[in-house]
Amino acid sequence: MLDGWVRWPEPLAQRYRTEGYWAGRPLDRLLRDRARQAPERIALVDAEGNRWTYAELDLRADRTAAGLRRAGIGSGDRVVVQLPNTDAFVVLFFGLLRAGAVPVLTLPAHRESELVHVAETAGAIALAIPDTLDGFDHRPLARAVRKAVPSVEHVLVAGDPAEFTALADVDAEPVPLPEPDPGDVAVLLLSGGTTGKPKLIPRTHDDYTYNVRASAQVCGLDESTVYLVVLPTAHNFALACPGLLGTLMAGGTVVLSPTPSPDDAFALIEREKVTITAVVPPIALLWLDAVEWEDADLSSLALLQVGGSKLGAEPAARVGPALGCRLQQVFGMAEGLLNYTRLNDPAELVIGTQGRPLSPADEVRVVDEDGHDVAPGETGELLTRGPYTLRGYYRAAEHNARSFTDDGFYRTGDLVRVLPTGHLIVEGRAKDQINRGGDKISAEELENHILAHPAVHDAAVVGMPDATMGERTCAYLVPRGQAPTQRELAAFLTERGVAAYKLPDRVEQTDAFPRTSVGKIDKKTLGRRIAERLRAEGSVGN
Ligand code: OOB
Repeated sequence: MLDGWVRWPEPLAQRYRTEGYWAGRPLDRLLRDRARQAPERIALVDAEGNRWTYAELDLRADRTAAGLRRAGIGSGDRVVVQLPNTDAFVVLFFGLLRAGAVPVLTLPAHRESELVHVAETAGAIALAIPDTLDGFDHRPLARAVRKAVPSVEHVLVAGDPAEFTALADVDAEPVPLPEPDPGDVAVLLLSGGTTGKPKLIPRTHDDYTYNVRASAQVCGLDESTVYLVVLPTAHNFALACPGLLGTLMAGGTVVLSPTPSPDDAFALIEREKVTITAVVPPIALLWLDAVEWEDADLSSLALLQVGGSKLGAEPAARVGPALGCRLQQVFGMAEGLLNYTRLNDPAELVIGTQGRPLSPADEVRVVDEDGHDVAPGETGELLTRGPYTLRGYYRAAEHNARSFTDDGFYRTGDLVRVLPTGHLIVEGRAKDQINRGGDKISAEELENHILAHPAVHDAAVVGMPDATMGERTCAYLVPRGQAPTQRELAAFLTERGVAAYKLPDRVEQTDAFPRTSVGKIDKKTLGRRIAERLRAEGSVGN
């Protein structure tokens, strides 16, 4: 059991239980139930074509849980999981849940800066990594994390463990284990972040199970579903919206793609007769182009979910004709609230909106800068609370005071307007974050890293428009002497252990920043300035 997180107030929790949103069951049950009902069905397929039935997956999870317990990893222990889209992720995820431990999910792209912070904040006792991935050796990274975060006792490695423990050896005869309280935290997800450091999002067994169940229902998943995991499994979208967990809950088959490239993904769609997958807009654009030259048979694909950043209406309209499937827009967040266009929505809503809230119990408000509700249809900041939206980040009291209203609404930082149908259109952002094709970059976090550079006096990070990614990252610098170039700055940040997707795409120099009337850096002006410059250079395609 975990402390340091904010529970729902009891009357509300009571309501979610009596109204059936919270079923009072541990998250791992979704696998156990299916393994009992249909043990011989195929649950999981990897890129190489290895297959695991529900019974096999269930047994591996039990053996891993027993192995974890034997290693001293158990109830309430946090384990940072950084694994690619492989069976090792799925087995360890369920093994941890069954051992009573809490997976803390990080992206394979994260590096020392992110992992140290996450492990420290979580008070993690273990870290799970691949040996190498895409030419990067994760074992030296694990050594650095262990050195910086002494609570990390164990390093579990998928593949060659060097001096650490091989995940394959985390294995023992299954033992009966106590069931977690469904009201407790099942998993900690990483937030996109708007402050200096990423935050951890507690998701309970009850709330996440509901998230998965309701999402599977909205997407019409059943035993015939074949879901392709294209985005990292650690991402809420691919994991639970309805993702790999929703597919297992429905008794379908999960197929793991190592990358989102059309080469890998299209071949798997054809080979496994994939029916549904989820991507971010830049991947959707890439796929729309790739169908022109790839001759794979995609006819099994019935639904393409697109979310993570805004999909333009033009590519949205091309999805159906080009890929021969339905489109579903998903506007979601690891913090909770999910909006989906529905399978029976008319085309204009599917193409022109980001969907409507998943749950009848989702409460949504749209407010102005003073926190007052705007008139219906006007644009304002989206606030939300509900049966699967967090009430506070883990161990972040100070940040929580700003991120939530007194009555528990989460301030999403997204600017939206609501149509009479209840569908939302995302109009922009009130948070200091760059959404680089679905990858979220906290401006403040990146600025803090840049400010450590000896030749930087001051720094301001803003988004700049980009035809493929939606936005890319521009760092405005007030130099001290000779400013670093984009490449020099990227090398410096990489050396500091910053993930590659956060590296600024462009560096601009200035003598001084424009300021708002209260003396803050005027990022709106900087954003306009770089957008104008790109237009003048003719380098923005839209
Ligand atoms: C998903 O989750 P996160 O936690 O990486 O990012 C959440 C933020 C939202 O607050 C919003 O700013 C942006 O990403 N966003 C979108 C969007 N979907 C997410 N902005 C515009 N249009 C969309 N369709 O990104 C996420 C989690 C679950 C499902 C889907 C996406």
